[in-house]
Amino acid sequence: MSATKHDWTKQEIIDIYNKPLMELLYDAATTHRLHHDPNTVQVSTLLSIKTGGCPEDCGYCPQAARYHTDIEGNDLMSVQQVKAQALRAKSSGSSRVCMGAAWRNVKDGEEFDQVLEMVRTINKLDMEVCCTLGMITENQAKRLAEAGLYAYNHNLDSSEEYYKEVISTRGFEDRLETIDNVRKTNVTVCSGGIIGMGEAIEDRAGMLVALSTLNPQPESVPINALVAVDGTPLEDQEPVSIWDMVRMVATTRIVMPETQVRLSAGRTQMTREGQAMCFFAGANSIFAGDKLLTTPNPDVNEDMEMFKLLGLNPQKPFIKKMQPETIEAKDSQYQDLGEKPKWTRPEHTIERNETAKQKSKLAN
Ligand code: SAM
Ligand code: DTB
Ligand code: SF4
Repeated sequence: MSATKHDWTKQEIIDIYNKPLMELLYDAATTHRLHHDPNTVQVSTLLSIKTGGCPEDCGYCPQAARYHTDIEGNDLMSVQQVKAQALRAKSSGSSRVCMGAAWRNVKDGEEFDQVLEMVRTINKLDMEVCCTLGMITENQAKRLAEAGLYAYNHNLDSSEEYYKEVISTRGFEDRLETIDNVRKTNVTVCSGGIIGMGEAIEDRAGMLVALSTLNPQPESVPINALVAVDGTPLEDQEPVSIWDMVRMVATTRIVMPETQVRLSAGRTQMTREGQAMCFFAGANSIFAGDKLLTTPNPDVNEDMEMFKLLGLNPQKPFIKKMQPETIEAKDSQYQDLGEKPKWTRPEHTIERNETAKQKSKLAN
């Protein structure tokens, strides 16, 4: 097996993305078969453990408090509630639970302690545990690792250039720093992005440069199609075409051969034929459950019917990497440092974010 290439240039990636489709599909499917079983797809269940009320201004996100969207917010769930949902996910064929919180960054204290307990609880159910909690420090990453976290999701979301057109409350470098903090532990990195936000192909390629030149590359890369939610700055974006999704998945597969490429948000807008093409192009993971974090997702039974139709099998947990050990809170070698990290706040003006915020003020 050839060594993974870590010096992809933007032009090389654009050239792959723009290949005649049949060639692109053939190349991606060939790469996929060299590194993965093409009939196995990972099933991960998303769980929004803390919903809405987020202080950030991410232009795509229905959970940003400053926009007027129709979501129901919730405080942090209890460990028991999370355990019950994880058991349900396990019985419906999921091997991983991904817990999402509408936070800018993790703050040391009771709520983080509760999340650590959720991680311990799910790892003891022999499922892979993933969290996406915003920016984290090295000490926080180490505490998550000690609790038994398998993966941390922190998306770059777009190219560094286009990121500035979407978010003004934090910088791209904060995302890279968080990923770097995760890399100081045994926790695997899950990082990807969104297409359909009005970005150019150059931005999609730019994001793939940023991800593929990480060494090691992320163990999983979610590719989300924007779910345009009413009230967000990106509410009027046209749905991304399936051809763009297939090209993005195929290009991701070619430049990151070993990663699990996850077909993420936006599957409700895709036909089974479209999704089959994405699996052929190298996608080998999905988010399952009738809800993503706040928006709809295909029903689990529908997904299992699709798997049957396509001859796909759900991936078993811990086949890529050993199950981490869980250290109990009382035996922890790390402490709550009460850190107050200075994550950046560029605060430049993004017109469409401002407009959505003004509209929200009028609506409230
Ligand atoms: N607050 C944390 C953060 O931003 O890192 C974790 C949760 S956040 C909702 C996780 C990811 O969801 C974002 O990075 C983005 O890629 C994705 N996401 C959010 N809203 C989306 C939308 N409307 N369509 C597609 N993906 C979306
Ligand atoms: C990821 O890349 N996509 C997921 C997960 N990581 C956390 C989230 C998708 C959210 C879609 C919008 C919503 O449901 O709120
Ligand atoms: Fe908050 Fe994350 Fe949504 Fe941004 S993407 S508004 S940080 S929940």
